[in-house]
Amino acid sequence: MNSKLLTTIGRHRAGVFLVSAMAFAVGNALAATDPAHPDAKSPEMSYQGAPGAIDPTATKDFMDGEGPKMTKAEFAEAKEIFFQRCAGCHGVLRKGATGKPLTTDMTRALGTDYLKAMITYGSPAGMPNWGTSGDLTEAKVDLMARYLQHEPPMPPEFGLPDMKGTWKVLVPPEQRPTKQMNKLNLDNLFSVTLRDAGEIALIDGDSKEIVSIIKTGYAVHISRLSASGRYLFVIGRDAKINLIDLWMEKPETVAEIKVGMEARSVETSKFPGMEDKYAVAGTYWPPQFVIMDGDTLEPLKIVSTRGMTVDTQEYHPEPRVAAIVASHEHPEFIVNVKETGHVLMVDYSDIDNLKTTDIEAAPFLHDGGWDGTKRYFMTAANKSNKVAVVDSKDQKLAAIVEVGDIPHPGRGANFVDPQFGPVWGTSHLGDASISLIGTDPKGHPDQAWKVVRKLQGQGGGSLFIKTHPKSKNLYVDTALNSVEKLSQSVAVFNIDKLDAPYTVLPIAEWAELGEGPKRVVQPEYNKAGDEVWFSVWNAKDKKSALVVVDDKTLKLKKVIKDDRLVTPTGKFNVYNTIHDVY
Ligand code: DHE
Repeated sequence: MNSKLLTTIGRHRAGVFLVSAMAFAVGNALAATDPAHPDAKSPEMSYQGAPGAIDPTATKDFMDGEGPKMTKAEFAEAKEIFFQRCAGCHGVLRKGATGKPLTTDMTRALGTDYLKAMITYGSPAGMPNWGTSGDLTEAKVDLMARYLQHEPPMPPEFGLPDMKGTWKVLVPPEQRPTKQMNKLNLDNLFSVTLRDAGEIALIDGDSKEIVSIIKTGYAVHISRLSASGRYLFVIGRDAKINLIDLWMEKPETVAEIKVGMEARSVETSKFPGMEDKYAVAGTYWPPQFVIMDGDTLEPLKIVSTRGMTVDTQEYHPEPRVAAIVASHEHPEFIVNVKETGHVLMVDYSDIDNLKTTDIEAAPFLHDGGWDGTKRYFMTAANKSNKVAVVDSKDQKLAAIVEVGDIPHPGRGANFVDPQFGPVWGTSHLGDASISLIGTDPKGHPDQAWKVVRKLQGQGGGSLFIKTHPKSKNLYVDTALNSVEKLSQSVAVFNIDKLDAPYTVLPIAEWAELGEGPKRVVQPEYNKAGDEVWFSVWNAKDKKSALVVVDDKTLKLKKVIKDDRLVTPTGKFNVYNTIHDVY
C-alpha cells in the first residue's frame, strides 16, 4: 500500500474514508494511468475521481451576480470537476446524498475561505482531502470554492421522446428463434461485467470458456434475467440497456435503449402469468423509473421519484432510484428511492392506471435482496445504518432493523443459523461486522427482525456476501478495504460453526496476476451450488481474472484468464439470478 494512502487513512477513520470513497463513485477505472482521470494519484483517489455519465456540456447553467466572480470558462471547468468527483456524494443538484448538502444558502454563508479549507483538508466526516492529497491544485480548490456559491447547473430531463430517440429493435421478436438454437447449458451461464471495457462476457459455467463478449453501455452495473431465462438485461452506468437473446445461435443484443443519463438498476416481471412481459429500469439522473416492454424495450411508462423525505418531510429534487426487485407475491416491482427513503411497490398489472403502495422506510436506500422464503425484501438504508424489511405479501413495512456501519449486502445471504433459525445477513462498508437478522416470524418469533448474531470479519470495506442453500459456507469480501491483504482475500465462515474462526482464502494470490490493485469482489455460485466465482478486479491496463473455488474443499478449482477479461466486477449466474438464489 502506498504511503500517501496510509497518511490519508491516518487522517480519516478508516471506515469513514471507505464510505467517502464509495460514495464518490467507487467503482471506476482502478488505473492510476487511466486517461479519464489524469489527476488520480492512487487507486483510492481514482475511485473518488470516477467520472459520472452525465455530460456536463448538456446542463442549463445559472451563474448569478450573488456568487463570487467567475468567467464562463472557469464555471465550465468547475462544473466538470464537480460532476466527475463530487456529484456521486453531494448529488447533481447539491441537495445532499451521502455527502452534505451544498446549496447556495449554505455555501454563501460559509464563504470562500471556509470552503477552500474544507476542500483542501477534508473532514473527519468523510470528505476527502482534495488539496493536500495533491489531486486538486490550490487554483482548482479556489475555483471549486467559488463555483459552489453559484446555483447548481441543471442536467436535462429525459422523457419519452428522448428515450424513443435512442431505442433500437435490432432483431424484431418475429425474427427471433422460437427455441434455443445453441447447445449452451443456459442455467449455468454467467454474465460477467467487464466494467471499463464497456462490455459483458458470457461464460459457460461448465467449461469455464468465454462464449461471447458483447458491447454494452459504459461500465455495466448489473445483469438481470427475464423470468423464462431467455432474455438477459444489462444496464450501463450511462443508463443504456442491452436486451440479449440467449436463444440465438450466438447470443446477441436484440434491442437497446438509453433511459436517462445515470443508472444502476434493471429488473423484469416475474409474477406468474406476467413472465417476460415487462422490464423496469431506475435512473440516478433523471430521478425516475421506466416500465418497458419485455420483448423490445419499448418505453411505456415513466414515473418520477421526486418528492418528500420520509424523516423530515422535506422536498428532495433528486432522489435516485437504487435497487429494484420483482415481487413473487404480486405483479409488482419494488423500487428503492434512495435519498427520500421510500420503497415503492409498483403494480404493473395495469400500467395505464398505475397503482403504487408507498412504504416509508429510511433514507439512503441502496441494495438488498429477498429472505429465504422470497416474501420479505431486506434492503439496506446504507447511510442510515439500517435494514428495512418489506413484507411483499401484505404490502407493508415489517420492520426497520439497526445494523452496523453502512450495510452493503448486495443481495445478501440466507441460511439457517444453528441457534436462531433462518437468517439473512449483510456485511458493512464501515466496519468489520456481519449482521445476521432473524427472518422467520412464525417459527422463531422472538428472533424475527432482530440482529441475532454479529460475526466479525476481516475488516471494513466489504461490498458483498454470499452463500447457497446447498452450501455450508458464507463468503465475505473486503474489496474496498484499504489494506491490500484484506482487499485481495475473502473470509469464509462455516455456518454450522459460526463461533469458530473464519478461514481466509488468498484469492488474488491464487490468480497470479502480477502487479496492480487486484480487488477481490462479489462471490457468485454456480447453479449446482458447489463452486464459487470471484472477480479479481485489477486496473484497466493490468491483467484481471476470475477465480473459481471448490465450495466443499475451499481449494482453488480454476483461474479463468483471458486478455478479454478487462476489469471484471459483477457476475450473474443465470439460474441463481432468475430464482433469487443467495
Ligand atoms: Fe454498485 C449493485 C449502486 C459502486 C458493483 N450498486 C448495486 C445496486 C445499486 C448500486 C443501486 C443495486 C442494483 C439492483 O439490485 O437493482 N454502486 C452503486 C453506487 O451508487 C456506487 C456506490 C457508486 C457508483 O458510482 O456506482 C456503486 N458497485 C459499485 C462499484 O464500485 C462496483 C464494485 C463496481 C462497479 O461496477 O462499479 C459495484 N453494484 C455492483 C455489483 C452489484 C451492484 C456487482 C450487484 C451485486 C449483486 O450481487 O446483485
